Amino acid sequence: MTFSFETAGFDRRMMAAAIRLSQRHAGRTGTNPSVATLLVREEHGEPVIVGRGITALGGRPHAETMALAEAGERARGATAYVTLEPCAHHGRTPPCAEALVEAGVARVVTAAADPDPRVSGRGHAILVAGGIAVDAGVLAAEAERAMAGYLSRQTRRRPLVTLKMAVSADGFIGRLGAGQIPITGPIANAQTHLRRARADAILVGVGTVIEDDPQLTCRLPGLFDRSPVRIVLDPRLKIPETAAVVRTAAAVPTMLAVLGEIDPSRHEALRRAGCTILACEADPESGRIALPELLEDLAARGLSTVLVEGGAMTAKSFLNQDLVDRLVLHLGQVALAEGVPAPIMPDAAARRYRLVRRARYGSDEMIEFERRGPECSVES
Ligand code: AOF
Ligand code: ZN
Repeated sequence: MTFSFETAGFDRRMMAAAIRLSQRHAGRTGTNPSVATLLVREEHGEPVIVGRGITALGGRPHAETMALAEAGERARGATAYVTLEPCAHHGRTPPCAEALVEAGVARVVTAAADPDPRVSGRGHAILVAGGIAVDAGVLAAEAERAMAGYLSRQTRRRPLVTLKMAVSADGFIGRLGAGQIPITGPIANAQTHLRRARADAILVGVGTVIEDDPQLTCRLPGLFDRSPVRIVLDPRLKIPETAAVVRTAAAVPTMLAVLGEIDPSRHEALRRAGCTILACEADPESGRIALPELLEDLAARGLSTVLVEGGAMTAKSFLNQDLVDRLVLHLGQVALAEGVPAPIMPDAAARRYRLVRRARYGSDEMIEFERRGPECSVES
């Protein structure tokens, strides 16, 4: 039994709402993607949302469990809109696909397919075997964008990499020896903190730590508990023990990516301060840290998204090795007259990447690009 409002347009609207809902827990569900479920049924001639669920903080319970709990008996005969194929494996609870069958849900509409080998097709198969009508792939591209980090870790064994840079009106990202120079205003800065909150890790080169001594935490009101892991590319372990990221390493995880033999006493002092030392492979040509291997290591540690925030050398390395999946440019009004040139400018970025979003942040402009891939119509 399905209800009369169900048209392709209605399905898309419900799925778009589910995808938006799923973003609330983005970056806070551990190694799990943040999934959302809406349970909708016809009551008194109207479509009514009888259950809503988002993957819980930390990753469990899953979205379907939460939505079914809210709906109770009203789940019977309802249509479930789920942003990811419901799971087929036993975790702390039985598979979500079985739970949907048990609850008497009539129809399930899903967006993204789940590449997790424990699920991959089995979730849909359980639903069909249980007599449920299944429509898969509704707004798949949009859902895939919303959980791109999870999908990247599952299918490419590396995190999704976003490179974010603030560029002055005359094309500089900072000035050597001048510390942190404000290039963008308070709205852009708040947006950066929101991006940090949604990322699993934030990565900079040691030059940025020495130059700017940033905290690299999320400092938005109400979001203080969301700071991502901090990763510093520091091949020769030059980071000062007085750096803010070292002094706060006990509270916010800090990883130092190093190369080769490291002075044992420094190693020990930094370890005691709470830093994790990641011994990296060297790139055979440049002798620098091999970034693809580092990214693999980070994915194996369960990190799905990495926000690269600088400086120029680090940004260039990621760009040159084609490791940037998303590029975010904050274009400020301030002119610096001299400084470190931006490793990529909007025109070059537009030729290389696909423009997905433009926004005004007060007097600043934000442009977001994505690696070129299949076309995607709706913005997340
Ligand atoms: C769902 N609904 O809300 C999410 C799903 O460690 P576990 O047992 O939680 O399993 C993790 C896997 O569960 C993950 O790789 C993905 O396949 C699925 N995530 N599935 O039905 C959800 N977050
Ligand atoms: Zn599940």
